[in-house]
Amino acid sequence: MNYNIITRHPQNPLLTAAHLGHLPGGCNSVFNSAVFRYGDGYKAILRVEQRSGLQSLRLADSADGLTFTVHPEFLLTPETEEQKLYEEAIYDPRVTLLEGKYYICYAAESRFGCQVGLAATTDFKSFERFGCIAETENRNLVLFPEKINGLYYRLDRPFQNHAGNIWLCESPDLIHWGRPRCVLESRQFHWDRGKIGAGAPPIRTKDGWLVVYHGTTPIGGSLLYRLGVALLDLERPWLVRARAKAYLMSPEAPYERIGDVPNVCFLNSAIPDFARDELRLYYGAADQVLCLATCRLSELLEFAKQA
Ligand code: BMA
Repeated sequence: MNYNIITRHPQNPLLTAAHLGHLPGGCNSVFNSAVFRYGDGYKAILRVEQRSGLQSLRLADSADGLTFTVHPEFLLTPETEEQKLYEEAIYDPRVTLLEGKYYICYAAESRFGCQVGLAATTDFKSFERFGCIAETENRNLVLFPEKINGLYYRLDRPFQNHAGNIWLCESPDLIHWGRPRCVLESRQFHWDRGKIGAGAPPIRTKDGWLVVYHGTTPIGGSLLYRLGVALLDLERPWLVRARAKAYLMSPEAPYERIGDVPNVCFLNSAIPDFARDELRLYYGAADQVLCLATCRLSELLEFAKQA
């Protein structure tokens, strides 16, 4: 069994504070960002922590998914009274292309705790905002890219009693959600024995919905953030078809080991290229910089099945 199926991109880190320092608010760090295909190229919604400590989202364009042109404007800043109340700090975006619209899910923090906000767009100029679609405490919400048997599905991570597992919910309209079912539990004694959370939106493959998630290992008084992989049933996504026992990726490179929060690999997007048998994994490293790793999709599917 080959445990080393991930290749870190030689241009890592792709984005650092130095690239964004000239923008309004300055930049302390740029990490945990959603990168996705748009036309012939890529777009990204970046998580930027400003010099003030405030979180912001910024849009970026890229032809190759490696070098980015960042727009100076803030994205989805709170405007209405309700947004100001519930979406004071927004971060960790995930983007799903669903029925021709780009849906952006993001952690929304307020004095009440952390919820998840939802917005949709086609042009990244005007946005339809749905407000928060999960109660506190919830994070790491990703939408499936298509309806399954007439319903929308999401994975999320409610957090209670110091535990956090990955749950599945369904909805007729993306606003009203119910029928919560726990699909992936943290595993005692394993690398993902702490809280876990979905990373990228699930990807349809021949073997099931591919879910790359982060799992934590409480160690030495802090948390080590690693990446793992599982497959959910295509028709009944509450059934786990496979889940790798070993982690897929663990902080190893200096930029993953050293930063504002050391020893963190935190994934927000995975972009498949089935023709080239390649998956791009975009992840934040050490809560400081944005990075890319790649692997062969076929190898990843086999890896997922290694019990
Ligand atoms: C989690 C989230 C992530 C962050 C991680 C490591 O709880 O807040 O945004 O990358 O912690 O600090």
